[in-house]
Amino acid sequence: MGDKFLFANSEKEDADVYILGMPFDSTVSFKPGTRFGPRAIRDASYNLEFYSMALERNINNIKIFDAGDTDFYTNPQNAISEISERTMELLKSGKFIVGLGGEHTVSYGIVKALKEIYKDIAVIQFDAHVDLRTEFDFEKFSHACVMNLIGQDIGFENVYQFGIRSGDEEELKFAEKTNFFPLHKYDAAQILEVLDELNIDKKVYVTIDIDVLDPAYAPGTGTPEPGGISSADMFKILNSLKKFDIIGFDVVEVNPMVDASGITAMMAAKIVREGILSFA
Ligand SMILES: [Mn+2]
Repeated sequence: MGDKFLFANSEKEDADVYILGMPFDSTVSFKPGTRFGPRAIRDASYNLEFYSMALERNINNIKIFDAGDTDFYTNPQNAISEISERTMELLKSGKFIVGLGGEHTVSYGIVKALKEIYKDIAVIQFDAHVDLRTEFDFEKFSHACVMNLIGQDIGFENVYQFGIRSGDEEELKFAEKTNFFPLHKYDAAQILEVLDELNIDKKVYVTIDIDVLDPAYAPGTGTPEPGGISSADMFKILNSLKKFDIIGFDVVEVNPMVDASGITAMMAAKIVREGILSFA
C-alpha cells in the first residue's frame, strides 16, 4: 500500500480530479480518531478494482491527483482556513474535488471555498445527524454545527438533508428552513424517488457522513446511530445523483480506531471510486 489513493494516476497539472485528505478531529464528542480516516481510506483503496461493474466504467480513464493531507491542527478555525485555502488553490482551474475526512467540520472548509469560486451552490448531505446546532461544547466550529455553518454561508434553502435520524429539538427547528428528508419518513426507496423528481439549478456539492449507513455496514465511526441505510442502497442513491451538476464531494467521519474489520474505510474507498465514476 502507498501514501496515495490507489487511483491517483496523474500529476497535479494534468488532473481532472483532486483528492484532499483532512485529518482533523478535535471537536469530536464521542469516540475520537477520525484524524486517521484519510490514511485508512487510502489504504483500503488498494482492495478495489479499477473497473466498476455497476457503472461499467474504469477509473483509470479519469486523471486523478492525490494532493495529500492538509496540515494537522487542533484548532478548528485553523483547520477550516487551511482546507479552504487548499481547496481554492486546487480548484483555480475549475476541477473536481474529493475530500477525505476527518470529522464533519472539514466540509465547511471546502464549501466556503466553493462558495467563493462559484458564488451560488447547493449542498446535498447524507448523514445520520442533522448537524444544525448553533454551538456545541461552547464551539460553533464543530462537527455538530457543520450544516448550520454551511446553511448560513450558502442559504438554508440550498441545503438538502437525507438519511437523518438524530437531532435535538432545538437544532431541528433549523431543519424547517432546509430541504429536510428524515429517514423515518424517507427510506432509501423514497430517497431515490425524491432525487428523481428533484431539480437543482445550481452547482452541487455532496457531503457524505459515513454514519448515514447503518452501523452494521459502517461501524467505524465516532457517533454511530442505529437504523441507517445499507451499503447497496447507498450506491444506488449515489448513482442517482449524477443528473446534478456536481462539483465535488466528501466522505467524512471514518474512524479507524473503532473500525476493527476495516469495512468502514473499505466502504468509504468504494464510495470515492463510485462517486468519481458517477460525477466527475
Ligand atoms: Mn455529520
